[in-house]
Amino acid sequence: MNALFIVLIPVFVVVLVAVIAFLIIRRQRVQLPPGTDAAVGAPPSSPGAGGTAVLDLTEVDTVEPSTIDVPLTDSTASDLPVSDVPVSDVAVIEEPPVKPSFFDRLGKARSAFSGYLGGLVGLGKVDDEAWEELEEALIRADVGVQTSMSLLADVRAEAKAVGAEDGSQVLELLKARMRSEIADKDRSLTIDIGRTNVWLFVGVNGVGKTTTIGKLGKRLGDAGHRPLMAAGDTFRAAAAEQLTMWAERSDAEIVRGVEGGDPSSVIFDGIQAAAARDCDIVLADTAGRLQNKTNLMDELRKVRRVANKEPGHVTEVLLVLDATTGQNGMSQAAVFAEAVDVTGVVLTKLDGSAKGGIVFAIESELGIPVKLVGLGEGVDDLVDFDPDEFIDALFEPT
Ligand SMILES: Nc1nc2c(ncn2[C@@H]2O[C@H](COP(=O)(O)OP(=O)(O)OP(=O)(O)O)[C@@H](O)[C@H]2O)c(=O)[nH]1
Ligand SMILES: [Mg+2]
Repeated sequence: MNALFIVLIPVFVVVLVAVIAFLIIRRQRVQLPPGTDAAVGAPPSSPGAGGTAVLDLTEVDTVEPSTIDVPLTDSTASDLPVSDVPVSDVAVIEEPPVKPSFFDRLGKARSAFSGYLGGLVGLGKVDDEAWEELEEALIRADVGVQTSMSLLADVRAEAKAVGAEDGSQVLELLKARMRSEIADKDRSLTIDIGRTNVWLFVGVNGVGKTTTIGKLGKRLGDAGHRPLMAAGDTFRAAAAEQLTMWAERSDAEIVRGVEGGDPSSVIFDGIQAAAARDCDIVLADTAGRLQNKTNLMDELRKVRRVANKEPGHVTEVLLVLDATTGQNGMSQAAVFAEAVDVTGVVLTKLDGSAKGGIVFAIESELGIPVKLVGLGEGVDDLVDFDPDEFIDALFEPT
């Protein structure tokens, strides 16, 4: 019995080892990915031989670059077969510039104006006190004392005549009266065909003269004119640099002088160059100056005289006024108008002003038309002054 055990135990151990070894080998074979068992260690079979699909790594390398060409972000283009994507559709399409509107840009003036006048809307009867408050509101909006009083005298008479008593009716009459105050003015900008036109830009420091010239350079160029900018602000070198930047941006010609040079001669050189280069309009920049500096105002008179010498022909003298300075602009306008015979006003920074009323004061008290309005710092932010749009925006509550 013992001898039988002695024989069987080694046999049992051998069988057990064999079974374990078999199981381990089997387990390893099951874990291998399908199809690789035959290929492990063997060279790849040639395509078609035996019909086994073999992933050729060299093929992956050649496929990858063509997939990179597909723009992942452009879902419309990637949905189309490559040959169907027209080249012009893939190119960047330039958005046309959006013309800024009074409605959008007069946010500050609108909220101030409707703040002043808002109380009137709910009034059942506009009494003496309410009329006084209305006058104060107009003066605060920079309409000017004289103009406010004369506007309200008319509105009051009209209200009496038509029996308008409540606040909303009076507000409508005021709106109509203010509209008629600035209607029918000649706001055109003159360009005499076949002449070397000169537009002179004057005003106190920092009002936006150079920026306005820059914006106009683009507008005139787009309209088919050939503007030339003359850097008549020789006071600081930076002024000519600033104008040069605008000229480059709008592809306009520019003539500059030396720092501290005579502005009249720089502008005269500009006019000569314009005539020689077939440019029809010279946009002449001048240094900002305070209206009470007599010598600087005399210099400006000389600039205007020289600019009008043949072939130069001054067709516009544009006084640039900053709308945020309010009534101070009125005294500037009076002195500049007397010195250089201003033909129109460019009212800048109306986008940042809470007081749009200055327009009425300028036109009514000085008789100078507002021709252009600055509604921002961008190249397209200069628009023709449209009185109807302006009034509608001003009276539209925010
Ligand atoms: N928000 C706003 N800013 C403006 C407008 N027009 C001009 N500016 C800004 O006003 C600043 C002064 O503009 P300039 O064109 O240099 O003024 P300027 O009258 O030539 O100044 P000087 O040459 O120093 O007398 C600049 O920062 C302009 O970007 C406008 O319509 N709206
Ligand atoms: Mg300037």
